[in-house]
Amino acid sequence: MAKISPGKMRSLLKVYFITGSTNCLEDPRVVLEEAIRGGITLFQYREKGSNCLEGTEKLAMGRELQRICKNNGIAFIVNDDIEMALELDADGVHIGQEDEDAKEVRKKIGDKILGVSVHCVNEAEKAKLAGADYFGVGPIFPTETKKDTRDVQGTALIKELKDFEIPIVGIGGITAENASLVMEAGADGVSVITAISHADDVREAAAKLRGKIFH
Ligand code: TZP
Ligand code: MG
Repeated sequence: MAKISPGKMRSLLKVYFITGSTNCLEDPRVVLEEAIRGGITLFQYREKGSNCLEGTEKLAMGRELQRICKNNGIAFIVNDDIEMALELDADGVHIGQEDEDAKEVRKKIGDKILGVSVHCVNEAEKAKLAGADYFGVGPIFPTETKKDTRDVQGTALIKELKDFEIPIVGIGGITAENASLVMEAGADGVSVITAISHADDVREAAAKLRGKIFH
């Protein structure tokens, strides 16, 4: 597979759903199916937190979520775990600043999609040099989902990072109510966990968010 173009990347980032078993109120496979019905454009498997799946259980869940994505034409990204991404032949990986060095990850994954979380211009420069396909920027708003986040940044950094001409997705506390602020700042899309995974009606929540991005 050839390296993704920035244009294609921007279109995939629009409604980027991230989840793992600890984020879901019901079976993650059901949640993912419903989120896809609601119109998500990209999926990331992020298995984190106390009581998260590990080892073969995590791999098996990853495989099943990947199959659901494949059946529906949705690209499948793995958070942090490069070995699992390679074993599953995922479409890409997402790493943070505390994970393996982005340059090393790029070498390991070849042309697969590489997303990197960045929190300042300096980190963005390094990620671009390493060959990042997109920047994850956040937390934009307060979030309960990730405890070890940096300070809430608002949308200012999104505006600053536009000059890098790398696709940008916002993350952290994003909902259908505030998503337009993220897009107006210049992001190509929004990535959410709770706004979809904790919704009473997952399909409706994904569709509502999508409606704020595509209008
Ligand atoms: N990175 C920065 S904030 C965050 C991550 C993974 C959590 C986002 O979750 P939510 O529930 O959409 O605020
Ligand atoms: Mg990470």
